[in-house]
Amino acid sequence: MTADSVAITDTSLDRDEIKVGLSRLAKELGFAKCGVAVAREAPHAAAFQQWLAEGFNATMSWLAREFERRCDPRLVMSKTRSVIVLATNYFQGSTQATVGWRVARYAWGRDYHEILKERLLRLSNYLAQFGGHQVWYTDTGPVLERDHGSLAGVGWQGKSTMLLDRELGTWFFLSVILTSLELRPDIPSVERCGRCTRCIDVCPTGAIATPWRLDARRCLAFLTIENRGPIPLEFREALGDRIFGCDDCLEVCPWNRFAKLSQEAAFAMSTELASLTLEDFLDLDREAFNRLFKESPVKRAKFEGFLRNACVVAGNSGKLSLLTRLERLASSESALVAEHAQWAIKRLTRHAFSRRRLQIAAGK
Ligand code: B12
Ligand code: SF4
Ligand code: SF4
Repeated sequence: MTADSVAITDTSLDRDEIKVGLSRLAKELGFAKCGVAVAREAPHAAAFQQWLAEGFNATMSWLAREFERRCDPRLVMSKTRSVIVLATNYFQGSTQATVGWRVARYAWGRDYHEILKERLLRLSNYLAQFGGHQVWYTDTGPVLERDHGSLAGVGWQGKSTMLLDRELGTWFFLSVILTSLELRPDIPSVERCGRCTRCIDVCPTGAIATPWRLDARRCLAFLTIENRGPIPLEFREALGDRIFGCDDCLEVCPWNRFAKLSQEAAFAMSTELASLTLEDFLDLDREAFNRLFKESPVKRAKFEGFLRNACVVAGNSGKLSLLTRLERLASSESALVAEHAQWAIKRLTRHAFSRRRLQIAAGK
């Protein structure tokens, strides 16, 4: 009997039976984990408030706007009694087959928002059979997903602030369903970072100010994805070849040695994208960008943001052959792109000049 058929044939199941059906359906739909927490204020609401007060949210003012709602799911939907948290594995293996640029793993393939919303609707319909009222989100709703994820036993929050699981490591998305049904809660996760500080030590910009506190103003994920302005000069070299997002504090996490490959082909990088070069990215026009990233999380950076990032990567590449393209972009009608292209030209030529000086000094 499938969970779908449980829902259709019997509307008088008790809360434990409903939960068994829910977990089974979640598994069928491809979710790697499904946990339940009692709806309550997020345990780290005060830490979140302090984080905002210190300006760690950078220009993401929307995080502060919905402060109360974000901390308490009962203010998002007054009938909320349980918070269901789901994990989706997106791990596609450890090597990225691209040359000269990197995109964070979560954005290799198709946009998870699009893929998961259909599945969340299926789960919500299942709960509706028992009189449940639901709202659901993946990333976009006013919910502190990781705090509730940890309460629901889906994982513990690591010092990098990522939610971690013993079997999935760091490579999973979160989704939440707020429901009016009182389902039996799971046991909250236990923190297992111990004395490890690898994520803090590896961060190229020192963005993890103290354990569990990330300063988005310094984080390359923020600077290359959410940021609509310039990338501060002090972080441009540290950006290296990351054209969208950053995975450094995830990559080093020792719990990833247990990570299993995702069964979801949609999260793999397309051969078309993998075959592209930095030259190709610098040549993109708005139309080509929209076509290439129509179904990808990369579209979040928008065309100017993506070109801005590509210019910084080009400046860090040491490739003088990119100068012609950068010179064209230096007179772009976008002031943002033009300034980053000018920076890249300066960096490339300075780099070439000092390399030549070293060669002359060495008598070559
Ligand atoms: C804003 C945002 C960002 C911002 C800010 C990130 C941040 N750490 O706050 C930026 C743009 C930098 C970002 C980056 C990334 N993000 Co993001 N992001 C979000 C979003 C929309 C909100 C996060 C938020 O509320 N931040 C505010 C801070 C204060 O909350 P918090 O990180 O949960 O922090 C809590 C802890 O600090 C805790 N706390 C404080 N003290 C202590 C002490 C202890 C002992 C403990 C246990 C906890 C604790 O209290 C805080 C409040 O709950 C969520 C989706 C959502 N709605 O939750 C996705 C989300 C967190 N992001 C996600 C991903 C995948 C990423 C990236 C990996 C993408 C990438 N590769 O480039 C990086 C990872 C960077 C990192 N180390 O976090 C996933 C994470 C999944 C997971 N397994 O954890 C989420 C959940 C989206 C999703 N639905 O899957 N992100
Ligand atoms: S995503 Fe990158 S820049 Fe941001 S905290 Fe992690 S390692 Fe640092
Ligand atoms: S790298 Fe270490 S400290 Fe950081 S999240 Fe992973 S286990 Fe925790």
